[in-house]
Parts: sequence; structure tokens; C-alpha cells
Amino acid sequence: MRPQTHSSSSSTDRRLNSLLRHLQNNSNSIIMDSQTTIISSSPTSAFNTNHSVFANIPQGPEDPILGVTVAYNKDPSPIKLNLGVGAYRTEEGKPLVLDVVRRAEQIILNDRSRVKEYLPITGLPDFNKFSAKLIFGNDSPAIQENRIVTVQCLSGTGSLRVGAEFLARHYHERTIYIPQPTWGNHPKVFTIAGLSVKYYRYYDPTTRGLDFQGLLEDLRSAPSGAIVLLHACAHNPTGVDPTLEQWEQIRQLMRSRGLLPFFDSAYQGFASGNLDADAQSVRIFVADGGECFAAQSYAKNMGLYGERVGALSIVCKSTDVASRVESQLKLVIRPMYSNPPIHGASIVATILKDRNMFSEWTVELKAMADRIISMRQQLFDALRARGTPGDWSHIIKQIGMFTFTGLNTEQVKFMTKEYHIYMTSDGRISMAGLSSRTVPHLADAIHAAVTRVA
Ligand code: PGU
Repeated sequence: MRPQTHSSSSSTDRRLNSLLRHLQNNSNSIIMDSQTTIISSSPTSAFNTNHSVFANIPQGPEDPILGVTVAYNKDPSPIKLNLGVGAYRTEEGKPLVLDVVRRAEQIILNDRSRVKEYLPITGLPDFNKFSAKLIFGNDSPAIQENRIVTVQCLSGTGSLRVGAEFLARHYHERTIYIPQPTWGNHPKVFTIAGLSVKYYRYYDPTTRGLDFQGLLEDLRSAPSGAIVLLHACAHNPTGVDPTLEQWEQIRQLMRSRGLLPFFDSAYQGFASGNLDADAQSVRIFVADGGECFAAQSYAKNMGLYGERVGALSIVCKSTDVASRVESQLKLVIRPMYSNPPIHGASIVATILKDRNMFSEWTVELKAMADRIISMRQQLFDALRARGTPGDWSHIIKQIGMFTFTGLNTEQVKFMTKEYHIYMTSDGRISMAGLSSRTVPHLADAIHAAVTRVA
């Protein structure tokens, strides 16, 4: 129901309106007059304690992804299972703080020389330097030639947003093509920054794989110069990535049409368990000497979700352009949040610049990726054992944190109602939220949904 519009018939409101009219008509005497009016009448005459200035505000919907956790938290059932948000859980179903992160925090805590001063607008210099190396490669010529600008931002989302704001202000083409489907926040981040969002074909529901021809056709007909958002690896929500050969074809097409690549790298290391392998898509675009954007998140691969630590890099043609781009990025960031937080970036920098800690991180990261891969196999086996109708091989073929099950909205609703399993309504499940203990429960629910709900 729409909230009722407020009636202005009460005597209080009549007095308020006449005061407002007076203020509008008699700007020279407003201060004295308004003060006199307020002091001389009862406290409720101009300020009604029961009436909110936001009385007409409509109720907003819950977020399609984060809202799943809100619903899950309200469910008292002991068997409930949250497979909505892409957040890693242990075999015991608990959130994980990596040992190497705890060690880095201890080092930071013990170092009395560390202070809590503001960071520069662009963030912690070491964090930026090592983040660029992580995604572009240690020996990236673009880094050596000093033509990459990297700025610390508020995790992946903040990096995308800063990049989008920069493009809306300084780039001639306002259209960004994003994959269909994509992470639900992408269209919102780009639209609110002032870009116009269009979709390119990406996923083919019949093959549960990449619609490669559709993708090429749509990018071929995009206007020259258009921005194209690409998931660097572990595409969310489909778990379907182009092969390296397909990436190479996408690169050639995009460069020949002058399309500007904007990579979203939220899962480096989570796809294959190997940080370099998961950055190949980005690196082949940088290797051709062309320009590109990359948003990095440390939420998943270092488990730093709530620390909000990420980076935006813009690869430019020359040092000179890069330094002017950086100056403009500072003007974008300063009025948004002034400068980024220090703690998460200090953790990341401590780990990335120490050889031992870096290798300890890769071991823990690989263990997370491997556990997700083993959940895929276990779920696939459990469905096969139940004789669940349908081909479920996509569960083991898809890459990264999510399985795009193919279950429809009604089946998802059924699984939530009858089995207390929470997932996004598009049928995506976070494999990282599963464990050997909960696989049978999920397999029972999928089996029942597929056999009982059309
Ligand atoms: N880009 C992609 C492709 C993502 O999947 C996510 C997170 C982000 C960016 C943003 O991550 P940051 O936390 O800002 O670094 N997607 C997860 C997490 C929940 C959410 O929607 O923010 C998900 O479940 O889809």
C-alpha cells in the first residue's frame, strides 16, 4: 500500500505554511520574524514531533543478494543453509580469517611506528604498487614503463564506482556493455555514475555455457569506443569463463573496434587456485600495449570482505597521460570519501611484499579454491546417486565460487520454504557456503524441487 499523502488541513500545518509563505515573500526580515514566530508560539506550532519530513518515503526493496542473508538471519530453523552471498565458509560452516592475515595483523599491531594518520587520496603507496604487480604480473612492461595508475579504493565495488565516475566525467563514450547476466550490482553502479548500460549476450541457458557467437556479434555492433565490462575470471553468476583462445578473439575484436575494456577482478585465485592463471585475461589485453581499466577486490581471495580493500588501475599509453589521469582520479575521490581506510590495505601490503607471507597466502588460497572444487564434485555425485532428472555436469564444469544451477524462481522459493535453503532467485548457489555435511541436504532439496515444482 502506498503511504498516504500528508493532509495540510491541521491548524499547525496552516501556521507552518503561512510561515513558509512569509519566508518566501519577505526574505529580508525572515530571521527576526521566524525566530519571533517560533519562540512566541507553542513548541508544536512549527515543529510537529509526530510528523516526519520523510513521511512519504516509499519502502525500498531488499538487495537481491545481501537481502538473502537478511532473510536467512530471520529464520529460526536449525537446518537452515545460506548459499546466497559469495562468502567463503569452512567445512564447519564458519567464516574464515586466513592465518596469514592474522599474522599480518599481529605484525601491524606490534609495530609502534605505525600511526593512524590520513592516507593520501590515492591510498597506501605500497598497497597500490603490489596490487598492480599482482594483477598485471611482476614483470609487466606497462608497470616498468610507468604507465599504470593504481588507486586504493573501497573493495571491488568502490573501485568500479570510482572508475565509472572517472569515465562519466572524462571519456567521450558514455555507453558501457555488461554481460547478460552479470553481478546484480553492476548495472546500478554504472547507471548511478552517469553511464548508459547495455547488455551483450554471454550465457546460453540451453548449453549452460558461453554464448560465444552472441557475445562476438553484440560487441561487433557496439559503437566504436564503447566501454565493455569483462569479468576477469570466475564469472558471477554463471561460473562460465571464455577459454584463453576465446579471450584472444575477444581482444582482437575489441581492439579492432576501439572498445575500452573494464575488467572486474573479484575472484583472482578463486577460479583455478593460481593467481597468475586467473589474471591471464587481463594480461593479454595489457600485453598489446592498449589501454584498459581493472577493478580488484581482496574480499574473497584474502577473505577481507568487511575491510573493504580493493584497487582501481588504469593502464594508459604513456607516463604523461597516466599522471594526468591520476590527478583527475584524485578529484573524483576527494569529494566522495576523501581518502581510503588504512587497516585492510596495510594487511594486504604486508602480505604482498613479504616473500614468505605471500607464499603462505597462495597455499591458503589454493586450499579454499580446492575445497570449492571438491564441493562441486560432491554435489554432482549426490544428485547422480539420487537419480535427479537432468544433466548436472555443469556443476563440475563451472568455475569459481558459484554454480548457476538452472533452477527457476519457483523452485528456489520451494527450497527456501521447505528446506530452509537460501539462495538468489536466479538459481545461483555459492559453493563456498557448502560443506560435506550439508551437501546431502542440498541434494535432497534440489531433487525435490526438480521432481515436484515445474
Ligand atoms: N564484482 C563481482 C563480480 C562480485 O561478485 C562482487 C561481490 C563484487 C564485484 C564486489 O565485491 P566487494 O565486496 O565490493 O569487493 N559479489 C558477491 C558479494 C556480495 C555482494 O553482492 O556484494 C556476491 O555474492 O555476488
